[in-house]
Amino acid sequence: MNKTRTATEFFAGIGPIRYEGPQSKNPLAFKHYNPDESVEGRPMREHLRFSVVYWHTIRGTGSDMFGVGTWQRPWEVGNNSIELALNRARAMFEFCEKLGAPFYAFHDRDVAPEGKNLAETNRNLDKVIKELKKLQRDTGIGLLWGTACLFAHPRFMHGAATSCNADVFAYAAAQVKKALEVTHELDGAGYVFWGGREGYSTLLNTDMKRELDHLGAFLQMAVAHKRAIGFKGQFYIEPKPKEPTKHQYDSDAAACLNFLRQYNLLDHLKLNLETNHATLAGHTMQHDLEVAGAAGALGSIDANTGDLLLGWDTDQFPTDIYLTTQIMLTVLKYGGFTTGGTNFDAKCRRESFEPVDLFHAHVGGMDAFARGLKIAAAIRQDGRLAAFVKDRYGSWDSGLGQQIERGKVGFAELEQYALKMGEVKTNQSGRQEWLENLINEFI
Ligand code: XLS
Ligand code: NI
Ligand code: NI
Repeated sequence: MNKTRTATEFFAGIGPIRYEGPQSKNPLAFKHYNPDESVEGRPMREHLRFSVVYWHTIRGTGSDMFGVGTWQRPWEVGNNSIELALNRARAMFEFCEKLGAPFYAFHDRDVAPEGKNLAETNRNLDKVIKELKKLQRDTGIGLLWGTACLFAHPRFMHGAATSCNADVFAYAAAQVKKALEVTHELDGAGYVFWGGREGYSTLLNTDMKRELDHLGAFLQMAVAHKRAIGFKGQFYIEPKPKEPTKHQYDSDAAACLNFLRQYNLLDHLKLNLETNHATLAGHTMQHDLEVAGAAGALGSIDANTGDLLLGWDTDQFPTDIYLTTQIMLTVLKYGGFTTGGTNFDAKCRRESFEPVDLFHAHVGGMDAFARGLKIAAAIRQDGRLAAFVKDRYGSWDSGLGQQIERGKVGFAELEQYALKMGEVKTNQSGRQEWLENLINEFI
C-alpha cells in the first residue's frame, strides 16, 4: 500500500486518507472528494489533478517577519545537507501518497541546497533529482510543474531577468536552463515562470522599457531551450501584482497576456492563476480565469485564498464553496485542465504547527474543490444559468447582430439602420438578484 515506506515514516500514525462520504466526522477522511466518482463523464481525480507544493508543505517553517519558525517537521534533522534533502523528498512522497495527491510541484532550490558555486549547486540538484525520479517511479506520483527560485538569494535583489546587472541575467539564465532540464528529466507536465523580483521598488532607478525587453528576451531563450531539449511540457506565466516588489511586471492576467503578445510568446505560454494574487490585483479569481480563458490561455491554478482584511499574500487553504464553485464553473466552461491542475500553493497558519495540520489543510482544500466541481457540474446540467446568458445575447445570433459579428457592416450601414429604427427597444433585465439566488439553490 505505502510503497515509499523506508526505515523512517515521517507521518507516523496517519494512514491513507479515504473517501467516507458527507456523513463522516473523521477529520482525516474525504467527505466529498471521491477520486473515482465520475463528474461530466470524467473521474474527479482527472478533473482536479491535485498537486502539493514543496516550498510550503515540505520546506515551510512557519516563520514570519516577527518570529522564527514554529512548525514541527520530523524530517528537518541536521544542517542543509544532501541527506536532509533526500529525507525531504521521501517526506514529500509519503505525504502525497497518504493524501492521494497525484502531483507535486517544486522550485529547484526547494529540493536541493545551493553549493559554493553553480556547478556544485547543479551537482546537488542532480543527486536529489535521481531520488525524486525513483520516488515518482515507485509511487506513480508525477511532477505537475517545476520552476526556478530566482528571488531568495541576495544576488537577485534587483530581480533576475530584469536585473540592472547583466551578470545576474546570465546567472538566472543558467539556473533556468538547468531547472528546465531537470523538469524534463522528471517528465514534468509543465514549467512555471513566476516573476519573483521582476518588478521595481521605485521608478527613480528603473528603466522599465529596458527591463521588459530583457524579460521578453529571457523567455524567448527559454522557449528556444525547451525546443532544443525536446521538453514537451506546458510553459506558464504566473501573474501577481505586488510582493515582494511594489509593482510586479506580471501584475495580472491581462498584463501578462499583453506582455506575451508584445514579445511574440503567446503561442508558448499559458497562465497559472493564483486566487490570492488575483485578489491582490483587485480582481476575483474568476475574473482572471475568464480573462485567460477568453484568450485560450487558461492553463493551471495555484489554489489558495487570501484574507480580504489583509493586504498581502496570506496563501491560506481554500475552504470557501462559492469560490471553488466559481473557479470550477469557469474551468469546466473552457474544457477543464489538460496539462494543468489544482496546485495547493497554500500554507498552514503559524499556529498550526503539527504535521497532522498539513493533512487537515489539504483534505479541506480537496473537499472544497470537489464540492465546487460537483456544484458547478450541477449548475451546468440544470442549464438555466447558461440559457439565461445565451438568451441575453440573443440579438447577436441573427439579423443585424450577426452581420456585425461577421464584419459585414460598418458605421455607415449602422447609421442608416439606427436612423430607420428610431428608439432602441426596451432592454431586458440583467436579473442579477435572481441569478445569485439560482446559484444558492445549488450550494
Ligand atoms: C509566490 C508564488 C510562487 C509561485 C512559484 O507568491 O505564488 O509560490 O507559485 O514560484
Ligand atoms: Ni503561486
Ligand atoms: Ni502566492
